[in-house]
Amino acid sequence: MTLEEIGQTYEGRKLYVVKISSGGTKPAIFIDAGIHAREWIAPATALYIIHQLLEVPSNKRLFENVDWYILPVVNPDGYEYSHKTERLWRKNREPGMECYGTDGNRNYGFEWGGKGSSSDECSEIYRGTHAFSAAETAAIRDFVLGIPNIKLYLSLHSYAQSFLYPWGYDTEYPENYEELRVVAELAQKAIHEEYGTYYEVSSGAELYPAAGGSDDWFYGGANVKLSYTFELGGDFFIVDESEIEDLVGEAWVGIKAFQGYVERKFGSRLN
Ligand code: 0X9
Ligand code: ZN
Repeated sequence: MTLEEIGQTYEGRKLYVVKISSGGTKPAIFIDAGIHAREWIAPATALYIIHQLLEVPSNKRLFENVDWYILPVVNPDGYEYSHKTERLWRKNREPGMECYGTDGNRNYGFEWGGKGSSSDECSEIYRGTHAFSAAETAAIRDFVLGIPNIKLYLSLHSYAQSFLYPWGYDTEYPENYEELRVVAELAQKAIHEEYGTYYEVSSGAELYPAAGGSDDWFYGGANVKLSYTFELGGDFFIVDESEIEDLVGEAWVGIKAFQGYVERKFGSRLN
């Protein structure tokens, strides 16, 4: 396990990626969480994934052939603000002329500025002044473009209980959309079998069109052909303590299914 500092937030907090690898360069899985401040179950899930990989010996095999990059909190400025001041804060904390915050998930540079994003800085879905204007998304872009071996991207959110694949900007489908569906259905099925909960599989835009999302940019801008927004469960952004274990547990079951697919498809080959 190594920690890599990939940049800083608007308020100067460091952004850390946890890399878990058995050495060499293998097909990689990149997971991030917490781009939306109030979705606290997402960073919790990222920590649970790290815990499972590092502390449960039987899970060692999960990083024999695959490298993992995990960024547990994309938006720590907003996360902190949602703890101290406003529980339901969503955006980052970069001030504008009138209001605070850019929605990182409208700030990525693929079809930036399109449907479901706003030019009003007071909006919850404010897209920023230009693509990658936010320090946090720019740091991720620069880091990701330096790792050519990412095969799967998962962005953890809550609470739609679904796997969303590209495109998110509009109701069109990318070239490998059948593969995108089939792989998400593996995770869906694994969770359903073990927990009985049903995660929907659809394109992002079928939930609602929203341009400038990370999933679309990883697919279209970084050429990661397996790219998903993983909307975790829960009835709301605020999750009762008693539900946390099941929510992170079912996410982990889904993530193991994704890992299995990456391993079967690529072995330890990079393409
Ligand atoms: O709207 C979002 O950013 C995501 N839902 S959330 O409730 N967590 O805010 C969904 C994003 C799906 N992907 C794209 N539309 N690109
Ligand atoms: Zn979200």
